[in-house]
Amino acid sequence: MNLEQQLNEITGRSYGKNIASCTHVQLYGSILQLVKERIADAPAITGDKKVYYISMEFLIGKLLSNNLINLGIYDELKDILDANGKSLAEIEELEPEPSLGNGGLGRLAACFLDSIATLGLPGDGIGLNYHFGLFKQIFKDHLQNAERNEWIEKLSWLENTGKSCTVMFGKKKVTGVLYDIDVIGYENGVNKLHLFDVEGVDESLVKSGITFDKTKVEKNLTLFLYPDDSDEEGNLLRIYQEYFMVSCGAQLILEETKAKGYDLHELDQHVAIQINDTHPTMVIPELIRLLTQQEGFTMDEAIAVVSRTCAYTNHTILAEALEKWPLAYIEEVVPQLVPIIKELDARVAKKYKDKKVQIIDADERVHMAHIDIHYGYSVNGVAAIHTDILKKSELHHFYKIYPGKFNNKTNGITFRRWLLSCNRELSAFLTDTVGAGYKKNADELKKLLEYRDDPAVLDKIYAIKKEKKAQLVSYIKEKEGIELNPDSIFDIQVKRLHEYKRQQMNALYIIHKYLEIKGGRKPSTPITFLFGAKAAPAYVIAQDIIHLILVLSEIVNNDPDVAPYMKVVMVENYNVSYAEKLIPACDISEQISLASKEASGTGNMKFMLNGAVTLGTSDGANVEIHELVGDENIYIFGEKSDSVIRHYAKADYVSREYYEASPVIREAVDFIVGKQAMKIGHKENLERLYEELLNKDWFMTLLDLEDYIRVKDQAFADYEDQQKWKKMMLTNIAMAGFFSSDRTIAEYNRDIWKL
Ligand code: 26W
Repeated sequence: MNLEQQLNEITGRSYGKNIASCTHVQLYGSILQLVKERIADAPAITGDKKVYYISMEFLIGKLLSNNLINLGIYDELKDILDANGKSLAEIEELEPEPSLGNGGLGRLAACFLDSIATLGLPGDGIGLNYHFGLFKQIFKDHLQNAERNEWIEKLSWLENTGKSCTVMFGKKKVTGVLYDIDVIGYENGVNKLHLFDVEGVDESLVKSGITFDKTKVEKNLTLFLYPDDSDEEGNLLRIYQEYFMVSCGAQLILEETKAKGYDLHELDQHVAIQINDTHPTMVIPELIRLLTQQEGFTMDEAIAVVSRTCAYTNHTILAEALEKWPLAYIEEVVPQLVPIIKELDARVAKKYKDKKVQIIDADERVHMAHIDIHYGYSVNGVAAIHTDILKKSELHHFYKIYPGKFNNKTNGITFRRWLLSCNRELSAFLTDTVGAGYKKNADELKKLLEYRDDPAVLDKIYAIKKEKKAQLVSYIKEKEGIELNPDSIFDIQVKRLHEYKRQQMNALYIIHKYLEIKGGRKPSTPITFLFGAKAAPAYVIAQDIIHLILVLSEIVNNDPDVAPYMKVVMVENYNVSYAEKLIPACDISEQISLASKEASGTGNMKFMLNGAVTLGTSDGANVEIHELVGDENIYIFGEKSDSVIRHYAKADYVSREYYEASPVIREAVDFIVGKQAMKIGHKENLERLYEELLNKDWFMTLLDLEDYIRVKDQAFADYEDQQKWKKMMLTNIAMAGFFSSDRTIAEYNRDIWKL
């Protein structure tokens, strides 16, 4: 059956109609069914050894468009629909977006699954099926409100496998049920994302917003994903979630391995488990528990084989994000793990006297990362500078013990989603220009460099950017009700809201620019400043920063002297789907974290691939972008990581000194609590942020502000030279090949998994 016949057959079967007479909603359901049937026909990826990528987050985004592309039927289907007067783009909009992640870490896991399948490697994801995911963000009165994000519909990618397992929380027994989502590689076979749910989960527990009774674990366990800075009472529930996931996951892994006829004593020959940050760390003691208590292993045997099977990826050096659970909490949730954790701790204590490498510290807290490092065979950072910092400072004591375990795997992004799907125009043009090879071998994008002086190619890249900006303008008009100028410079900062990412520094620049324009210094080309960010509900200052940006947006956009020259927009509920619209339309990519704090960043790579120029600090993967494109094709500013680390060591950064020394800084900071802002915003939020910047500023906003203003102004000035700018765009696209997650996964496989 050809594609059209198959789709007609499905619409007939489901709705008694042909394609032309179906509604878009009916077509969405039918195409979903069609994709499922096609995937069912594709071969499962198999092999002697398999990797399990275990993660509390998989920020997969919508799947329809990507699955069509990976199946190789996108264009054909689009033509069929066009011929029947239907719009695939509109049908794609109907799919709800699952929000099973906070940000980079979860999105990375999703990109990795795509690349693992695309490379034909056997590898499944293991995670949780949160019914409401991360919260949905609503702006009201210039403040963020949180609501549940419903994404599970009757028609969905989730398949109930009918498989279940038992998880004991002490004496309390819960049943885990397994849902699968197929992961189809690009022109390759199929792997699975396994999402566990708790049987008997009760959505009606959620009363208003995202509040619910946190004590009823059997009913609430898989309702929500925890935002990174969760509140105190959420901690226990988070441990319940983590243990539930790893226990279900460990049982699944052991069962699959046994079913293939392998001897569990050789687990490491057939399985690699990649632990995505410390959140799934309990998989180590849980596997040891299962092997010793149910499979007849001695403790020595179990520890040895598990240590050869598990590998750990670190995604942050922020101390507050490194999990240290009070032993008492673990005792309350999973008493059966405590003896194992104590045994692991005792073995370390016997061997190493250094306090810094112990598992249980003097305050009876369990350092999850320390379990991973002692009892895993690989420890990796996610960008060159990040891995260096781990080795040199954060994890130096471990590096001295296990130099061979440490390795770097610079992050990557899947080009299927972040180019082929979100920027079909650019992708088609690249195919015409350098051939289709780059889709599987991203390095071939370098061929584009040969066209550096070709005016036709340069003009076309610029024209495509213009087209993507126009598309975004109409989307934002519809969604946010704000009119933007497609001829303005699009300066974009989208990422989780966190002080270290310094959205507040961007806001201070905006104040500075506003005052400049008020004073008569108008930019030659108007500028549009776009933000997108969710702030963890318990993270007060992050909420205040959102408040400031929303207040600024109101002031600037409604000021007739200024609005023709600049606009400020904070888009509501920034998510993967919004990113797919924003990133292709960006001119200047804001990557302005305090040096040493952003482990890698992956948004930076997505922007670069779509022809944006980075304005950033020497942090995370920005450093590698800089090396690849050279000084002329990036804007780097601010203090370097070494000197930032020195400031922390000496505790010698005093933000007020910067404020007092610079009239420019003073004017911008004072604006936060000035008459204009106070009239629109809330005194409490604005004053708190002002005080924070002056008296604490832990992430050193004022340290880099003047340099930021200088370099950002330079970038805007350079934009005036269109020829120069087009070449920068081209160079960024051409050099982005290194950041394909296919390259990253090939390295994981070569150095760690060895599948
Ligand atoms: C303690 C719970 C918790 C949960 C999530 C703490 C912190 C998180 C973050 C959301 C983790 C995260 O997203 N880290 C990011 O990982 C990306 C992928 O490696 C990196 O590119 C980012 O630099 C890093 O911030």
